[in-house]
Amino acid sequence: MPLENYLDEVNLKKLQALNNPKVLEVVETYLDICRPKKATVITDSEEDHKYVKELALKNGEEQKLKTEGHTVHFDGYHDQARDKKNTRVLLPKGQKLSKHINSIDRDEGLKEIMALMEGIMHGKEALILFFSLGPQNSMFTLPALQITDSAYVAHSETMLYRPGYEVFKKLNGSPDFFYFIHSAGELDENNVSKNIDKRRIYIDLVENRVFSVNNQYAGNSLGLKKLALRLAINKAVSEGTWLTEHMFIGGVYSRDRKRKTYFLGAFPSMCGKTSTAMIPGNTIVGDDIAYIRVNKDGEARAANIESGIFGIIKDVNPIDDPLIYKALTTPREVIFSNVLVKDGVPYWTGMGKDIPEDGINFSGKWFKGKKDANGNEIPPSHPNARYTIRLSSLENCDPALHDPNGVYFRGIIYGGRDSDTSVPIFQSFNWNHGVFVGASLESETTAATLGKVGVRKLQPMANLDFVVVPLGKYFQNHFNFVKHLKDPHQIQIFSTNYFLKDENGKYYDDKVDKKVWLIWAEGRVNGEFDAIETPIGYIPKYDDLKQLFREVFNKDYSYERYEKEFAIRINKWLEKLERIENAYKDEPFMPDEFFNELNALRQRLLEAKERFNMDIIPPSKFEGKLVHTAH
Ligand code: SPV
Ligand code: MN
Repeated sequence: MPLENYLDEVNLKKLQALNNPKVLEVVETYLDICRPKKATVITDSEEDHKYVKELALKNGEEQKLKTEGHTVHFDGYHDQARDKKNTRVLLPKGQKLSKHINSIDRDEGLKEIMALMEGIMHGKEALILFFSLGPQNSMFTLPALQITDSAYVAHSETMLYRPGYEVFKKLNGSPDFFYFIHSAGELDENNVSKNIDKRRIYIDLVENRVFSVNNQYAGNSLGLKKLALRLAINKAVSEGTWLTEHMFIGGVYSRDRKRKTYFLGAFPSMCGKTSTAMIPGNTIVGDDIAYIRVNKDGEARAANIESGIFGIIKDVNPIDDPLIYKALTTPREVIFSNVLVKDGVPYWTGMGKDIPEDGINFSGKWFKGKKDANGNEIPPSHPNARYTIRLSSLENCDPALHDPNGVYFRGIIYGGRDSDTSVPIFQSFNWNHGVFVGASLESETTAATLGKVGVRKLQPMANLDFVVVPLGKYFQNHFNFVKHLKDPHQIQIFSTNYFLKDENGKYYDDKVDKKVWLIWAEGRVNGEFDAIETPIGYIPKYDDLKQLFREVFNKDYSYERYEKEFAIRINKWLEKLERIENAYKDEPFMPDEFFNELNALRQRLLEAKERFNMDIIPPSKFEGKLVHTAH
């Protein structure tokens, strides 16, 4: 049917003003399939953004809270996290992917999803939105079109991404953009997706598009977030000159606060990514997704493709996250999701305040002791409850957020949830070793994805959930990346572990201690601290940490703790290497560099084991191997 069927004259004009035949074709095709009662085009204007915000309230997808600008949104009881099982890459015949990547035959998947989309927007209003992934008009910019029948999804995207209607105008009719079709599907009386069994997120690399139906949780529904991340990874790997990563970007200050050095960090969900990016005293450019490109001077530069945060709210309190807490408790645009609401006030676990014993939450009417169908007690707020804010709402937002040149950065940090193997921080010997460290990242599962928590899983670069190309090719792109750089030592790679436990199951580190590890890393890339060479990499000297803990927290850092938490647990590491080897040995396209690093590390561990005749080797044993710089 012609577009006039869905769009009134004003909206049609907005669409036609883009002069882009593919935009018209995509919009017409999917409106015809999804058949909304009408469609509205959202430009970059404030007026249009206001329309989206108000529609979310009118539709009942969001409710106003007491504080000015605050709203709450609920996702369905079984739609509280990313659905890995039903997120699949559409695989063309004859192509192969890793066993770690969920896929479905492309023809079969397209047939299934098209059938599910048939008339799915019945009776609803579709919104057509345009965004720019990354700063507009920069080497990072990727234009993206979103069609959704959820005003909550659209509202979230207007807060989390840069507007792109004007970017589309400048495309001069080019068909080179990503597009996303989303429908929450039929809604129940609480306005949540009803047909969760028909939830599907299908990624089509051939056409740079993603279809997502019967869901609302942002990690499943927002095209611009994890869906675009997947398309961009494919684009980066096939172009071979840049990286798309699940990383924060932040400015880390030196101990004397005279120097600021940008770092990137990849941590699986709920493993400290946002809190590392939000360390008090430092600045934040982004907390979730980074594009890394090389400029004409051969410098690696990073940009946040987002302009907001969709963050975990659990444990956000005035002590641990003062800046976020302040932003969440003062008037401004904030969407709370899946928290507890009573009398127009949001509450969440770990907020440092008493929580009411009843209210409305993701299960509907809630009271203390309420149980779900399986007899499990329902918490007041979901462990994956979140807030959506603009980065500009934060006092520590870095001025370079929208810099079209991105930021020049010196370090990458990989960190997982590891209770028994690695040390709080180490620096890798060189780029290839660092890529191996990222590729062999493991983490114990959390509530950020559906399924059991606490199971150790492979999490290469904290990006496994989003890698849609064979892993070997993804790693090869990382190994090759350094060749594009003028200074191969520009980027030093670190590994952190905030979750190491002692023999009584108690964490060695306090939540805030990560500040010291980061100051050490910042000093290392600027030639400030010596380090001790161990089989796994360079680790800090006791004296430096002792002094830093004193300076930063006025806290005593005991030698005993150092000797324990920085010990090299040889057998645990060897077990890890065996797991890693098994996981990757049958992977196609695995780079030789990967196995060279694996074998070299194993060799170093075995040599140390033999030399000291010990399984757990305290750092003092390696003290003779003091090194100044890493290269
Ligand atoms: C993550 O889980 O990595 C997130 C939230 O950043 S989601 O939008 O669900 O991906
Ligand atoms: Mn994430």
